[in-house]
Amino acid sequence: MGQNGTGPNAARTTGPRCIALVGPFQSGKTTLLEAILARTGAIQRQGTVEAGTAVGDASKEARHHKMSVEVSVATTNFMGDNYTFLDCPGSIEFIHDMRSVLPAIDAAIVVCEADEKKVPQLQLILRELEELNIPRILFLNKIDKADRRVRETLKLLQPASRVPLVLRQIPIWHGDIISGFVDLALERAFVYKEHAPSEVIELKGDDADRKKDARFTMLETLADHDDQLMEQLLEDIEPPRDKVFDDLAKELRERIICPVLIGAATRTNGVLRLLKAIRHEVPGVAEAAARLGAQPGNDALALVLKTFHTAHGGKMSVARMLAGQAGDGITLNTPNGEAGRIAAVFKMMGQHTEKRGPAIAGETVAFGKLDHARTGDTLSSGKQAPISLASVKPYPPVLAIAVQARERKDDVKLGLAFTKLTEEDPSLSVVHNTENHDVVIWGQGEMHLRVATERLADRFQVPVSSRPPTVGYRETIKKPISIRGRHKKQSGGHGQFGDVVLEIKPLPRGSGFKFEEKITGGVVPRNYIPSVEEGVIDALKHGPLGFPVVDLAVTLVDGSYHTVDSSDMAFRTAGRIGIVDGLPQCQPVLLEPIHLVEIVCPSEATAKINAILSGRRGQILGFDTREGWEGWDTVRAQMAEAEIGDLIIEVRSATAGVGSFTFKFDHMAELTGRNADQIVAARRAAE
Ligand SMILES: Nc1nc2c(ncn2[C@@H]2O[C@H](COP(=O)(O)OP(=O)(O)O)[C@@H](O)[C@H]2O)c(=O)[nH]1
Ligand SMILES: [Mg+2]
Repeated sequence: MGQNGTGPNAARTTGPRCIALVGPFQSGKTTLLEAILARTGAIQRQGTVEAGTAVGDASKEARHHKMSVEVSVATTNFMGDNYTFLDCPGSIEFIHDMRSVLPAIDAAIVVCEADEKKVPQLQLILRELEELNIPRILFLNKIDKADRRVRETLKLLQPASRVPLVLRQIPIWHGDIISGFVDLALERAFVYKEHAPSEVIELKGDDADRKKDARFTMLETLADHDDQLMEQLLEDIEPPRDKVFDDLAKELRERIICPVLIGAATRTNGVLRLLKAIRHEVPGVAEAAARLGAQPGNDALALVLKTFHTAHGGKMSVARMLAGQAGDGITLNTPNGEAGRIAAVFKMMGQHTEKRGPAIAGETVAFGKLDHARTGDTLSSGKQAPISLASVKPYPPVLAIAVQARERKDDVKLGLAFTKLTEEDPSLSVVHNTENHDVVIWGQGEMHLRVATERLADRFQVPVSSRPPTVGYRETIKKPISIRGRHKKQSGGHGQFGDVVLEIKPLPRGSGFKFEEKITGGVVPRNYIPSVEEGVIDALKHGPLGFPVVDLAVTLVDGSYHTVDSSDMAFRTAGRIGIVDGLPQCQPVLLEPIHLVEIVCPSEATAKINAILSGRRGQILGFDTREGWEGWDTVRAQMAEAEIGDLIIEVRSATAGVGSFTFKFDHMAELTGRNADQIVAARRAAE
């Protein structure tokens, strides 16, 4: 037994830590959390993702899809210190949940595997950490399946990181499998035991030589930022072990290296060493607070990492305490006012919450019933509202669905559910289209929206049906005409009479609608002219093809009236009749919205993306390297809104899940031929 005896690092930080487990989809983050919880005694038995027994994937949605769809939080204790681990989803569709927790953490464990296809995903995640200056350790997982040298794997992964990946452990091979590892800082060899601490062994022969070389490589990288160490290496002086540990810790904290540890989460291999590295080398809450620019005083200061609603406990705000202490009954303020009083403090273990005492600086807990607190809020118990320490803006959405409550009676409930849904996940947004009354949910991808509708049904008890949202088609005219609109009714006493002559003519694209009048001699009395315009506008809402009519001018040039029977109403009707009768003779034509789309993707996928865009009537405007992103391109194109609808699904599948795009309305373009006929026919059928 015994993996103790890490260098007696005098500078070791004590106190509660908050660590995020991040990394590409399926790399083993949830499994690693499970291993950590088992290893630290927080759970009796290590569950699995497959069996749906993992703490991190305990929610109904996660079990259903066998993947993490939100951050799950678990607090444990290791060698007397409190640690909260945040198991983050790896998929780009759920990345906002990860991004929301990053500002407050002490360090991230980046879990990855030796898989070339996942390098862009790794790069995407590392980029987030790099931007926020978060210390990070790479955990090369699934070492039990390794079929190549770790050094080769590192070469593969290195382009994803802006700082050097520094191998701290090398595997010991036993034939084709890895049976243990050498810790290069500790200078000790271990043989893996399944679900038990590794055993120390003596290093011999070949392995001892490999260790020497690998250690030298590690020290060389460390020496790049340590002149004294460089001198020692040049003079062939063996640096003291403590110095090596100190350098590793210092360069991790300063984010100038990313140390790499190896292991296999499913077997709990390498997990204890990882925990010890965290214990000795990861900075504490004081550094996180300083990084955020917080000036801790005596007041409680916390950052909200996540918000969720429980069936019984109501709203819960997961928060990291950056300073002070917060217990039941304490009032916390957000930067814009009162958040509310803490009803209770909870310790979290996945889906399970347990009431506990006040939270102290460094701890990550859930606060009950902070009604006004939102994810990302800075909370303070001070008299003055705190300054906001972090703000994480969701990525622009890429996919939308129109939804409707399955049952009419749920309409009001649906509105409330939307509020909770978007509060829990701000990367979802709900838009009410006032023109066609669609209620549209915008999100980050297909799975993201699927999970959103599942949550509406399961968590908020409003089953919904969904369909693609309505495309913003318009129509216009190509030919000018002049037409009479006449409304005459003689029924009993008072009749109705309105008579107008309208000139209808096309305007250039983007002009909208213009109404003019050239009435002379009072043939249409002044006071009726606004009613004519109203009637015209009313008729333009629904043109002969079924869509709102734009880019035309209507001029009232002539008409007649009746002293008794004419009225506002009669002239409005006459105006409408003129348009309804006139437009079909003006060569109506369909207009579709064209957007400027900017797609970002790893360069290997650029050719595929171009093909996808061309296949969707896209007009490629050009492509370029993506600024600040080695190995990525940006492709710009003009595309019809109808083709952008589900574009993201193809883009993601062509880019191993990492490609994305933004779009912005550019102009309306005429659409003719079969495509147009189909759209008009579909519209008629729907009416
Ligand atoms: N062979 C092997 N498989 C692993 C290891 N860790 C995780 N897995 C498997 O990889 C898959 C994805 O694991 P999961 O923890 O859900 O990954 P996450 O998406 O990063 O949370 C599951 O089938 C795990 O059983 C490991 O160390 N070795
Ligand atoms: Mg997971």
